[in-house]
Amino acid sequence: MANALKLYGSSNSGNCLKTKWVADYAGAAYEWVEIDTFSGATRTADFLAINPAGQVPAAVLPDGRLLAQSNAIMLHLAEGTGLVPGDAYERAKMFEWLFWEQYSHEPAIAVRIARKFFLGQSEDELDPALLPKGHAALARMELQLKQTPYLVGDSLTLADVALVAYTRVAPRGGFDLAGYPFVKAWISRVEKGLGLKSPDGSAS
Ligand SMILES: N[C@@H](CCC(=O)N[C@@H](CS)C(=O)NCC(=O)O)C(=O)O
Repeated sequence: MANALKLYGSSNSGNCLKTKWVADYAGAAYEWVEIDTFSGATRTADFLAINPAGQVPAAVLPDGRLLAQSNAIMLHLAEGTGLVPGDAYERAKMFEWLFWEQYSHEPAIAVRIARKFFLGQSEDELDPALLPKGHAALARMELQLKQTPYLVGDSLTLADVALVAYTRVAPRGGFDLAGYPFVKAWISRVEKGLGLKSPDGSAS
């Protein structure tokens, strides 16, 4: 595909899938370039020439400019989709969740998923702080979702896209979602809104 948007990502990574889901939602034309993060493919000279940070997701825009960081890529792709609230307060609330996701949710839940599910590590090999940190994040979401159907009020926003990515597969990291009924109902709602199938073992 000449001069198409290129999305470099791993189908095993929620951070990468976020960008794919928003591109699909927006109806964007793009080429998905699969990168195996567990084999060192993000650290090759060729990949570092694309993204010097050595991480996926990475987007190369049709004019050649690079954009990294899942939430920044989502924001770019979501222009005009309605996934970013027009109201200034609601937009800031969406950002509140996006920043929180990267600091308080992903570092616990995604890390346990990667270590347990993909690398097969045992509980003994994992940082014991990750389990309570992940549960605290799920409890924080449950509290909000008892009050509103989406994380920011009544509409699907990028906050939901970012947070559903690892929450829907949290059981792979040893997080039982049974204690979070509002989170479970929200996962179904967001999957429906994005047109996603339930995870089948290939995505995290
Ligand atoms: N904060 C970044 C995190 C990106 C990240 O951790 N990417 C992982 C995959 S989920 C990666 O590229 N790992 C391979 C590596 O660090 O070499 C984002 O949201 O995009």
